[in-house]
Amino acid sequence: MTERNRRGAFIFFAAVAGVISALVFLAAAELSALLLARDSSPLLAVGSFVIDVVPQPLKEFAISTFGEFDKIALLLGLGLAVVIASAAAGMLQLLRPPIGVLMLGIAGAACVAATTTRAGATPLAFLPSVIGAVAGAVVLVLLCRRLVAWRRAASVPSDVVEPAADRPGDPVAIDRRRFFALAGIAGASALIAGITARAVNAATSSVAAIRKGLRLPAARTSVTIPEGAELDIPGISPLFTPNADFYRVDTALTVPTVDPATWRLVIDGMVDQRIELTFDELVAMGLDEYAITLTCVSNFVGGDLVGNAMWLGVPIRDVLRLAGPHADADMVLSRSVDGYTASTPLSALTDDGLDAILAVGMNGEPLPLDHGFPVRMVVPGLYGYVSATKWVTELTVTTFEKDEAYWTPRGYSAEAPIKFSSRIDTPKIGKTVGAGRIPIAGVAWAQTVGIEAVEVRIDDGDWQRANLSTPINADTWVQWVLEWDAEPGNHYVSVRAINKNGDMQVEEAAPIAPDGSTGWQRSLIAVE
Ligand SMILES: Nc1nc2c(c(=O)[nH]1)N[C@H]1C(S)=C(S)[C@@H](COP(=O)(O)O)O[C@H]1N2
Ligand SMILES: [Mo]
Repeated sequence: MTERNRRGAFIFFAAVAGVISALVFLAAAELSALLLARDSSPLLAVGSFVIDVVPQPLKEFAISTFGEFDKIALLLGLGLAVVIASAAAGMLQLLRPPIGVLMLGIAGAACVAATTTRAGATPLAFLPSVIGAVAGAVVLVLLCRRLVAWRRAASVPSDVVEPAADRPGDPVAIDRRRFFALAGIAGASALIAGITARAVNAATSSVAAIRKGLRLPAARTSVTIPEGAELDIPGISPLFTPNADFYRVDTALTVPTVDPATWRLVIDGMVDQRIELTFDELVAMGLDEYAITLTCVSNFVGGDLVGNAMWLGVPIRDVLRLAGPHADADMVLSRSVDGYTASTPLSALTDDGLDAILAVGMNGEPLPLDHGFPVRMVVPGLYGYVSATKWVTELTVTTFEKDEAYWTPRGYSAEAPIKFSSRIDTPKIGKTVGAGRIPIAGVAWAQTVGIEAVEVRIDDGDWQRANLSTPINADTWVQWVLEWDAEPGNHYVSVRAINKNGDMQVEEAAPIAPDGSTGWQRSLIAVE
């Protein structure tokens, strides 16, 4: 081996040592988080911090590129950054000690900052990061020490070295072995301990078991599903979106686990008296069924960030009435256990004609953990980000002037009514269909107002009225269908809706920010 090659090899092994130290850092932190401070995993805390600080366009790019996998993409990106930075730390520790150790210290400090500033951080939240940083630094120092010993032995020409009496064999081979033994043991045990700790942490969330055992009282009133409410067409969205298929959008890197036994709802701010409700007290107010279609502001025209569910809940107006909101208030800032906030106009929550609810059930079961267990808000007619706070724990009666919500400084409007829209479900875009009579079908929604008509156009033909399913109410979507004699070739199929006020769906295309997309969906369909 030439001197240059040898130098390069040692620097490479130093990079490996750095990455192994980072693994030890993370594993020690995960393990101590499991034992000492459950929710203080530094990797997840840093990930959540990144979610909160990344610029809006990047967040939109992530959602549009990775969809529901945006969080996995974030974790992979974060992992890559950790590998690069820790490899650099290892090389610097070898070439310019103690810079590598200093870098681990800085990483530890950043993790302490991220874990201790999370909403609901426990007093011991700093500890896993500190333990992790110390463990990582110790391993890095030891590995580099062995690497230096190996390099020193290797740089002495072998013909002048006499095998020492107390160290039989080739000294270079011995020092090399000592380095690889420590690297291998540290790396393997970090991987095993880290992955096990994270898995145990997730699997032993007792809240999942509590949810399974939870029996909600029966609804006092149920929603009548009219005859003809659901069309029987292959490929159309079902009238009610199964929970497993229901879109999920939130800023939570890991799903918050909230025990209903310790859950509290606080109503405070501009009220006559501060109120605190337990889960049992809330449920005892009486549960009723509500069919409401939820829509995300990030839903682009033709997108799937919209779903319909049968909710079980309590009107928010009844809960607010207990506290007595002041007349000069105009907003309710709802807060989640994870610190997320939404700003909802007070009037949307107190209006007798609007079914704004605190939901505890979804499609016949307790709310799924990732849809807000044990309690979330659902408000017909407002995008989710300004109304549908999951894992909700506080309602602060306030004003738009005084307070702002999570998304307001991040490029979204403080108030955001849903823009009514329509979507083609079948035939699927880009799918080739056989010529002949086929249904073009989909859904359309205009929460709080209702859909009057849906119109479909093939290529440059006339707009044709589609058949509608019988609406359940104005807050849920309707299904629509138009039979089409498809002829071979490529065809553009467009759809637009008219609401019960007689307004036409906005034709002009608008992006999702700051307050929701507009435009007519136009799909290219290939017919053979
Ligand atoms: N705690 C919390 N609640 C939240 C959010 C969030 O990020 N955190 N996102 C909101 C947004 S943007 C939408 S569209 C809906 C989505 O609800 P779902 O995930 O049950 O479909 O939840 C809302 N509630
Ligand atoms: Mo959303």
